[in-house]
Amino acid sequence: MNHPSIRTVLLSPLLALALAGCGKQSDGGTAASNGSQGLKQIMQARGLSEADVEAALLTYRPTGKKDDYVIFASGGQSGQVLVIGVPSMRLLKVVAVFTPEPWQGYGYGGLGNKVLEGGNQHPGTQLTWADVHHPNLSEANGEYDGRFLFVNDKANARVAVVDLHDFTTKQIVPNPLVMSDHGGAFVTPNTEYVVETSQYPAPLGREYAPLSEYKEKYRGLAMFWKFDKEKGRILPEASFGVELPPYTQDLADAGKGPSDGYVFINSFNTEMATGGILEGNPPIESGASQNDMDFLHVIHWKKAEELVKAGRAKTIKGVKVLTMDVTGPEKVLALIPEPKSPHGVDVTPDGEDIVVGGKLDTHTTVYSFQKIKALMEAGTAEGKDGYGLPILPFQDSIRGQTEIGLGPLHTVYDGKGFAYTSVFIESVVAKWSLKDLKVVETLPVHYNIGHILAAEGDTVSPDGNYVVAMNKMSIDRFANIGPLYPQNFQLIGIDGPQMKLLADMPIGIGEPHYAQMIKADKLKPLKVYPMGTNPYTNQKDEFAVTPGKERIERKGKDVHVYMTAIRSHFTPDRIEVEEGDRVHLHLTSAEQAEDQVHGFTIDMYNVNLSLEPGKHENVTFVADKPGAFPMYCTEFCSALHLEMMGYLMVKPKGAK
Ligand code: K7E
Ligand code: CUA
Repeated sequence: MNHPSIRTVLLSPLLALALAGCGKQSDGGTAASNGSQGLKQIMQARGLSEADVEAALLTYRPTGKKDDYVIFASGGQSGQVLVIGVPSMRLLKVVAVFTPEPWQGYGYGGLGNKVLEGGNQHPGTQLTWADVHHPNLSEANGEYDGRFLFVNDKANARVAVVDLHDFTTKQIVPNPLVMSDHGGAFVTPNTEYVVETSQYPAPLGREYAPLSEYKEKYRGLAMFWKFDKEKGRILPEASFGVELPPYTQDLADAGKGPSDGYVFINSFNTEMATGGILEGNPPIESGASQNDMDFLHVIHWKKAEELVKAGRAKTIKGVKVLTMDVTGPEKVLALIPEPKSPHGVDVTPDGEDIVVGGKLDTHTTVYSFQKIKALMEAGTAEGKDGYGLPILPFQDSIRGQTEIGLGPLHTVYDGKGFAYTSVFIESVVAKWSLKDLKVVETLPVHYNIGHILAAEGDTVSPDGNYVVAMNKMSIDRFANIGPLYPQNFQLIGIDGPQMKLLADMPIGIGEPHYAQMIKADKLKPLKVYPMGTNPYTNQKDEFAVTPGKERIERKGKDVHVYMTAIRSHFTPDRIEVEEGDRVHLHLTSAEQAEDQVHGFTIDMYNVNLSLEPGKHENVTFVADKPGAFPMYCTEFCSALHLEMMGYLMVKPKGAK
């Protein structure tokens, strides 16, 4: 589990030995000194320090050697998720989530289209991108179980479910109540719920109301999406929402251990500024930064769940919502002051503390769950906000504050008593002690760190060997590739007495926000599908084709093609239809060998599929363009790959 510490211990003498030339070794001395001479020369020629070489050795994976950890990182505007190996920081996969992805044949006529269509906020309007912020792994007893990944789309208020048994997106759930989300997709410790909280307030249910009615009509929302682990799906009908004031909620985290049953959400515009620069108002950025304190929102979700069951919710756009006239008096929702326009809220591994990153305040504030719980249960409040919600006294809710520096954002933990906070403006990682709330070390990063992640960091038992700084800027780190620069992930070793910067990884596909890192051996994905599997149901498809039973059936204008793919042909390889016919292609990969993938495309028809071994796909399209259309395999699957083709013949109307 802690190989890195073992490696560090072993490595330094090893390296010293190598660098010293090993002259005194009695046996094997010649080989060793030859090796060290070579190493010294390489170091000199490349201008590498001893620390560089150590970092290289700690992260290098020779061919065939696998990584210890896997990161699931937000792909930002790409709408996808990046899968990265640690410590090598090699990109392993880009999982198609909200955005059509050609290599995986996702969104080009096949079954993946249904998943994408299910995620449309307005029927008929195809959303083709997302602003992915926070991937979160499913948990059992507060530990990652390696089964599912949940991802939110800030721009279109959606949550997606990725099944890690084949790394495929199975479901996208549009939130019908809000316009944008941010605090999500966090899970409760047994993945009972996937939590999605709104960002920019708007009338719930997305009705129109003028900005002059912001206080009265605009709202925030915490959505509790019920997750069924056996089905692997969110159950919208068993889910519920909790109405929030229009305070621009930001990040959220679920309690664990003693605080299991609670969710914590912070906010940054309790001023309720709505801009209006041309109308003579201050811009939102300054309007929203007037108050010294905003509000940490505390939701007792287990109690909320009971109130929903007891029929206390109101139905808005088909969703059960607990409104503030219920949640305030029932002690389900309380507010606590928090300084000042904070950003991250992160529950400690033991579930006792909640750390809020000050952003415009130089501290992290450490709230004590036991204090909050006692105040909530006793109904102790220093007052009420404009919506009748109790405001708990700040000083009585906290354990203390840590002076961090300029722009503290997010905090992760090592499970050994230390917290690591990303400090945006100072561009450092600050390591501090949870016990005495003092910074013990800072490490500069390059540059302007946003999120930070740790190995098994959101669990009840972080591994304490790696953190990754997710930097917003790379400035001078990589080759100049034009004015849109890559982001920069920096791997940091935290198993020694001091933090060590080990590796940089440019990210050139979007702006990642958050990521999680899981032990690689917890992931147990399939190597091949059982033959005829529809990946979106995980069942044998009703149209699955058995080799030898390939055929073409015509029913009026509908032409059903039952096809198989195996090295190196499609059967049938000729499809003859009339212009205007509807073609239903049922295509099964008859392969069962590992990593034997075929692709399938029909030129000019925008049909493009990926056929992993055993996978089944259904495509329906109207043959509305006459011509002789090659259809071919797009993966170099064998020496006869180029020959793996056929024709779709579309006879023009009226032709003989
Ligand atoms: Cu970019 Cu978590 Cu959306 Cu901070 S958020 S950086
Ligand atoms: Cu099958 Cu190329």
